[in-house]
Amino acid sequence: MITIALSKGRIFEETLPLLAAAGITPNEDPESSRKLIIGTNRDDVRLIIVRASDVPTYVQYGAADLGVAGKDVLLEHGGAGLYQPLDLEIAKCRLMVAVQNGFDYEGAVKQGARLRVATKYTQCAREHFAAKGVHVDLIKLYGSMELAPLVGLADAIVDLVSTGGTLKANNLVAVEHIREISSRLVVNQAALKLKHDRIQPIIDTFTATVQARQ
Ligand code: PRT
Ligand code: MG
Repeated sequence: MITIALSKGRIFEETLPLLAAAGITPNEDPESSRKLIIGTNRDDVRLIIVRASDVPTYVQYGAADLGVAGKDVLLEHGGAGLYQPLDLEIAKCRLMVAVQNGFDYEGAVKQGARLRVATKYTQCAREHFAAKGVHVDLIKLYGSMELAPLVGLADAIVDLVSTGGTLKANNLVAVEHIREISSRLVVNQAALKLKHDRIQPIIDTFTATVQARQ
């Protein structure tokens, strides 16, 4: 059995065409089904539906052989035990620093002020501000980072931005680009060796499909 870990929403939707190219069709839609294990048209392939940030953990421990995870999630996880053979170029966005409209971020940085930064991405944020020599107090949040500057919890946030609509709706502006983010195929290193004959063709088909799109 080959087990593939995916999260609901954009990752599932954008992985579907890649699975289809590899001849894999889920038997159910995770958006409407409450099942966490979803069979496919192939007897030897199943999908498990987990939180986006839990995908690397399932693959690391071999509970899933393969998975799809955002680079943001992989950077926070650290990537131990994971082989990352392919950038799928899906679920693209940017990791950015944002502040409330009117907050003088550049000025605060120039003055050497200590900034309070709220984020789910504490590893990436720590590295980013350390490289810039900016002193920060990081405040770990699990979601809705956009709220933090509006209620005085933080001076700035580090969050993912795709359309920019969420920042705009909350009177925030992006002031710094940290990195581009897309989702990667992750593979359990031991499974790749033990189930090579079944996993490698999936990697190869995904690779060819992604390349054909460029
Ligand atoms: O939602 P949940 O808490 O379960 O987990 P999650 O947010 O990690 O999962 P999900 O499915 O929302 O995101 C999965 C992956 O998609 C992330 O790990 C990213 O790699 C990628 N991705 C791409 C995004 C976005 N675009 C994105 N826009 N993840 C989150 N967002 C959020 C962002 O955090 C912000 O709140 O959408 C909002 C901004 O969107 P715009 O379009 O208004 O700019
Ligand atoms: Mg989300």
